[in-house]
Amino acid sequence: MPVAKPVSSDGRVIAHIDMDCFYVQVEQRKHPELRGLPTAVVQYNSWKGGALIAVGYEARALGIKRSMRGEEAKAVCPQIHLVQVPVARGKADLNSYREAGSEVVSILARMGRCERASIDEVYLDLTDAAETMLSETPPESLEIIDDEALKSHILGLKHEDGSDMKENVKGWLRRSDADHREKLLACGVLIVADLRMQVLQETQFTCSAGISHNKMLSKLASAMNKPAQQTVVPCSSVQQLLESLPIKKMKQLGGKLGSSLQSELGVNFVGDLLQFSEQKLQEYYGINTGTWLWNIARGISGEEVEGRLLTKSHGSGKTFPGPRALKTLHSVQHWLNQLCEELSERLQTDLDQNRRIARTLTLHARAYMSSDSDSHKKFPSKSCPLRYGTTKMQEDAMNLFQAGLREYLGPFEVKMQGNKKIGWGITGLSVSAGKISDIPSGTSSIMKYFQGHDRLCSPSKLAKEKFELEDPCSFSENESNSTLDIIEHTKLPEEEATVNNESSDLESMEHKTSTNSLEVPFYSSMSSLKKADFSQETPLSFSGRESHLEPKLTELQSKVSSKESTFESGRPASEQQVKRNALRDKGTPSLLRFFRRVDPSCSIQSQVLAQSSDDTNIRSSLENNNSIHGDSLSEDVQRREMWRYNVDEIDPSVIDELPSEIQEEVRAWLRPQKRQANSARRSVGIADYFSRNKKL
Ligand code: DCP
Repeated sequence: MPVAKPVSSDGRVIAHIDMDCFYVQVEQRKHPELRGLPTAVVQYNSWKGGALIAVGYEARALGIKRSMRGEEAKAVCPQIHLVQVPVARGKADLNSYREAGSEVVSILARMGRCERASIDEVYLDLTDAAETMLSETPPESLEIIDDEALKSHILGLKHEDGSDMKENVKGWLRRSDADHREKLLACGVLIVADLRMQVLQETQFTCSAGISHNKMLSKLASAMNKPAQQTVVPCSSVQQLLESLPIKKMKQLGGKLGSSLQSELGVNFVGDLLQFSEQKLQEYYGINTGTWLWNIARGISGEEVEGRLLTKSHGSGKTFPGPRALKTLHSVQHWLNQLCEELSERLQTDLDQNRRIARTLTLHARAYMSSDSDSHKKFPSKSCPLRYGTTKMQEDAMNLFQAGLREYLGPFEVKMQGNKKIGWGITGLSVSAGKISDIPSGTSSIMKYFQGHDRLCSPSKLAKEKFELEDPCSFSENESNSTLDIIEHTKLPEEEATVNNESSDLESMEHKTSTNSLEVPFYSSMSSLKKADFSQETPLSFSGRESHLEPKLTELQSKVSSKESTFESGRPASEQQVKRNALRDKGTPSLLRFFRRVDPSCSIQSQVLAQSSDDTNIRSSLENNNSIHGDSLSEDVQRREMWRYNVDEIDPSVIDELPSEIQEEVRAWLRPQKRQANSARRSVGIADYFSRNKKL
C-alpha cells in the first residue's frame, strides 16, 4: 500500500522530463532520412509484421497506434516506415536506447539532483538552481526571455481571445507580486526550457517536461502537452488539475487500491477524495495509506528526487506468445541462458564502470496450464542471492524457475495425451538483478577480485563513466498496493504489443510510472504478472546447497572452473575476457558462502536436469528439490539473507579458495591475537568485514 512520506516544503522546484517517442527518435537519429516521415519501431521477428512499440508523432497523426502490429499499420498508413529493434541473442537489444537515454541524463544532471526514472524519464530537483537564479537574475529583471520558455503551458493561466499567448506567459514569469514559491517556479520554467534546448542541440532529441512543486504533479504535467513542450502546475491550479483526473491514472492507484476506491467509496476522480476526511480514509485503508490518499487529493507529495543516475536494477526478459510458448525444461533453460548471459554482461559492466554490485537475482515468468480451472493462477516470482558469473546465474535462474514451476503446478497433474505433453507453457520469462549498491570504499582487493585482478577504476574515470553507462532501460510500473520493494526490469517491447493489445493509456502510464515502480520491460503489459506478483516474491537462498557442497569445495571448484571456461570459450569472447570471467567466476561462490551462515540442515539436491526433454520427470525432479521451497525454510532463508555469520563457524579451508590478497586479509583477521582483541564470540556483519580490511 502507498505510504505517506513526510511532506517537505512545497517551495521545491521539481521537473519531470519525458522523451518524445523515444525509440523512434533514436532510430531517426541513426537514419536521418527518416526525419519528418511517419515512422514506428517494431519488435523484430514477430507475427503480422511485428508489434509496434514506439510510434512517431507524424505517424500518430495518420492514425497509427502503439497497439497495432506492423501489417495493420501498413494497411492504415501505407507510407509508414517501420524500423526493427536491433536483435542480439535472439531477442531485442535495447543497448542503443539505453545509451541514448544516458546521453540525455548526463545533460539534465548539470542543473540539479537527477533521478533516472526509466529509460526515457528523469526527475530533477531544481530548487537550488532556481534559488540561485532568483537571487542573481530573477525573471522579472529579464528583458528577453527565451522563446522555448514562452511557449510553456501554465495551467490556470487564461488567454483572453486575441491575446498574445507568449506575452501572457512572459507576464506570468515576470510577476513581481508573486509569492516566493511561484517565483521559484518561474525560474524552474526558464531552467527547464534551457535544459531541453541543450538536450536538443547536443543529442538531437526532443523531450517534454512537467514543472511543479513535487514529483507527482510534474509527472502528470509532462504528459499533458507533447511533443517538445512543457507544462507548469502552479499551486493555484492543483485542484483544477486533480478534480477531473481519473483515479486510476494516478500513480499507485492503477491497481487494486484504485479499484477499491471506486467500488467502496465511489471515488472516480482524484478530486472526489476531497469529500473524505483524513480519519475516514485511514479507517478504510490504514493510517499511512489514508494519509497518503488525503495528501494526493490536495496535490501534496513529499517524495524526494533520489539523486540516482544509474538504474536500481538490471533485467532481461522475453515473451513467447501463442505457439511460441516454451513447453520443455530444455527450452526454458536455453532462454534462461540467453537472458542470464545478457544480464551477466550488464552486471559486469556496471561493476567495472560504476563499482556497483547486485545482490539479488529474481526470476519472473508468465505461464499457463492446460487446465481451465487453473488458468487464473500466476507463476510465482522467485529470488535468491545473486552469484556473479554467467554460468552460476544460469544455474540459479534455472533452479528458481523449477522452484516456481513446482509451486505453480501445485496439485495439478500434468496431463498426457499420447506422448504429447500439454501440462504447461511459458509465455514470458525474465531475470533481474536487484539490491544494487556501491562497493564500500576501501575494498580495493575485493574490487580486484571481482574484476579478475586486471584493473581498478580510477575515481575520475568512474565519475566520467557514470554518465555514460547504465541501465536505462527503464520502464516503470506501479506496485499499486505496495511500497515494498522496487525492482526494475529491462523492457521487452515485443510483449507490449503482443500481449497487451488492449493496452490503454493508463497502462502505458503505469509502465513508465517512475520511482516506486518497475522498470518493466517485458511485462509492463503482462496483466497477469502485474503488481501483486512483485510483492509476492519469495526469497530463496542457495546457502543450503552451498553448505551441502561444502565438503567438496576443491573438487567442485575445479569442476566449475573448467566447465565455465569451456562455456566461455565457446563464445566469441576475447581470450582476455574469457580469462577474466573464469577468474571472476572462480571465487564468487566461495566468497558468498564465506559470508553466509552455514546451515547443514538445508541442502538442495542436485539440480534437475535442465536438458531433460522428458517433462514427465519434472514433477518428481522438482519434488526431490527439497530445499528450494517449503515454509519451514522461510525463516531460515530470511536469517541468511541478513548476511551474518559467526567467526568460529568459518571453515579455514574455505579461505584457500579466496584470491590470494583476500586470503591474507582474512587470515590476518582470523589470527588468534586479533580475535582476542575482540570481545568473545560475536556475529560479524559484512560491513564489519570491510571496515576491518581497511584497518589491517
Ligand atoms: N516502449 C516499449 N514498449 C511499450 C512502451 C514503450 O518498448 N509498451 C519503449 C518504446 C518507447 C519507449 O519505451 O519509445 C518510451 O516509452 P513511452 O511510453 O515514453 O513512449 P514514447 O516515448 O514512445 O512516446 P511518448 O512521446 O508518448 O512518451
